[in-house]
Amino acid sequence: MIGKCLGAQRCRKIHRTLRRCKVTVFCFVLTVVVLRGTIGAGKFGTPEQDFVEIRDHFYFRRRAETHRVLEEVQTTSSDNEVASGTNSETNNYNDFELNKVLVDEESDDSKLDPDKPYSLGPKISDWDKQRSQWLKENPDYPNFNAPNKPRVLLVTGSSPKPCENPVGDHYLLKSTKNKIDYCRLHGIEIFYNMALLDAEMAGFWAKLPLIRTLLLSHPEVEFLWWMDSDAMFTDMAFEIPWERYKDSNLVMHGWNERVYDQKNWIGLNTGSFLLRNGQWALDLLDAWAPMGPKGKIRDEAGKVLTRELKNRPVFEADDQSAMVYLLATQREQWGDKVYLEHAYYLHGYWGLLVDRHEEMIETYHPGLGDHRWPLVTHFVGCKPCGKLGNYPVERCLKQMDRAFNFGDNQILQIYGFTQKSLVSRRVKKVRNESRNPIEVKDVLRSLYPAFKAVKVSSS
Ligand SMILES: [Mn+2]
Repeated sequence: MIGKCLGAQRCRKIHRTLRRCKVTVFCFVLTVVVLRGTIGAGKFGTPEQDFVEIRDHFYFRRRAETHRVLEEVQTTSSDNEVASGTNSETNNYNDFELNKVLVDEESDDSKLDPDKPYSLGPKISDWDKQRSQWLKENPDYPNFNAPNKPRVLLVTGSSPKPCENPVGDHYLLKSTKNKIDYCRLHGIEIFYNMALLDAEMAGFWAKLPLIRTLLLSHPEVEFLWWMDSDAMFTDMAFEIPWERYKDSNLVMHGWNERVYDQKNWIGLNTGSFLLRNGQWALDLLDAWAPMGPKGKIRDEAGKVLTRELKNRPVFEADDQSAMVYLLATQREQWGDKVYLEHAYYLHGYWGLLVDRHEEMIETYHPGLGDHRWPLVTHFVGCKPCGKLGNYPVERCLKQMDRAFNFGDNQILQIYGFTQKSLVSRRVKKVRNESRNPIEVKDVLRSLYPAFKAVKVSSS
C-alpha cells in the first residue's frame, strides 16, 4: 500500500519534471521562431511550418496561450514605443476588452419597499396650470408653431451597453440616421436616450420614467413622439394629420374593436405613439406604470395579462399588454382621449410590408403613409441589438437594410442621388449638377414644406 503510494508520488514527480522540460524547450523554440519571424531568416525553413509542428504536440488550451504569448512578443518587438507599457496596451481594437473602459457599478439603489406601491415620481396634480403659466411667461417657446403644427419631440433610445452582437450598433446607427432625417424634414426635435433612468423599469418599461421626465422638463413640447429603436421611417414625406388629433391626448396604431372588445394583446402597438403633454399624460403614466417594476411584480402581472388578454404568450408584463389591459378595463376613464389610428401606419408590422417595397415603388409614391407607402416600418421581434430574436437573423437584417434604403432613397433623391438597389450600398447620380442650384431646389419642395415653416414675428 505505502510502496504503491510512494510509487505514484515519484511517478507524478517525474511527470511534472518532464512537463517543465517540455515547457522550457517549447519556450526556447518559440523564441527562435519569433526571432526568425521578425528578423526574417526565413531561408532556414519556414517559421510557420515549425510553429505548426510544435503546436501539434500540445493540447488545445496551451494553443490559446501560445497564441497570446506570440502576439505579445510580436507587439512589443514591432512597436518600440509601447515597449515600456503593460500588457494591456494594445493598438488592436479586436483584442481590447471593453469592460476596462466601461465599468458596471453595482447598483446602490435601495430595494423597493414591498408595502409601498411603485411610483414614477412625486404626485403632480396641477401640471396643466404650471405648464400654461410657463408658456405665458416664455412666448418665444410656443407649444404650437402654427395652428395645426404642434411642437413635437421625438424620443427614442437604446441600452447604455454596446449591442450583444457585433452588427447591432451599426443597425442602431442606421435607425438613428433615419429618424434624424425624418425629423429634420418635419421640424421635429429629437431626444436620444442611453441612460436607464430608473433601475426598476429596465427593458420595455424604461420609456415610462423617461417620457415623464421629458414632459416635465419641456413644457414647450405639445406632443412627445415615442419611437422604438427597431422602428424606421419609410415615408419621409408623410406629415402626421395633427388636426385629426386636436381632441386626443394619446395616438397609437390600433383598432377599437381589437382593444376594447377582444382585449387582443396586439390590438394596439406601443412601439410608436404620440402623447400630448399635460396632466392627462402624467395620470396615464401613473396608471400604466404599476405592472412595470422588475422581478416579482412584473412576473405576477405577466400572469394576469396572459390570463386576461387574447392570444398573449406566457411572459413577464410588458408595456403594450399593460396598455391594452388598462384601456380595456378602464375605458370610461381613458377611452375618450385615446385615438386608435389605422388609416396609416404610425406603426407598421414589418412582416406585412417589406416584401412589397418593389411593388410600392412601381405603383405609388411617398406621402401616403399607409399600405401603399408606410410611414413607419417596425421590426417587431427582430432584436437587432440583442442575442436572440424571434425570426431568422438573415431575414431581419436583410429586410432592415431594404427598409432603410427604401426610406433613405427619398433623402438621397432630394440631394440628386439614389441607391442603386434596395440591397446595395452604392449610390448613383440622378440629376446633373446645375449652374443654378437655387432653381433646382425650388422645384423640389421636400426641404421646404409649408408645415415646417415658422413665422418669426419681428420685434
Ligand atoms: Mn420594437
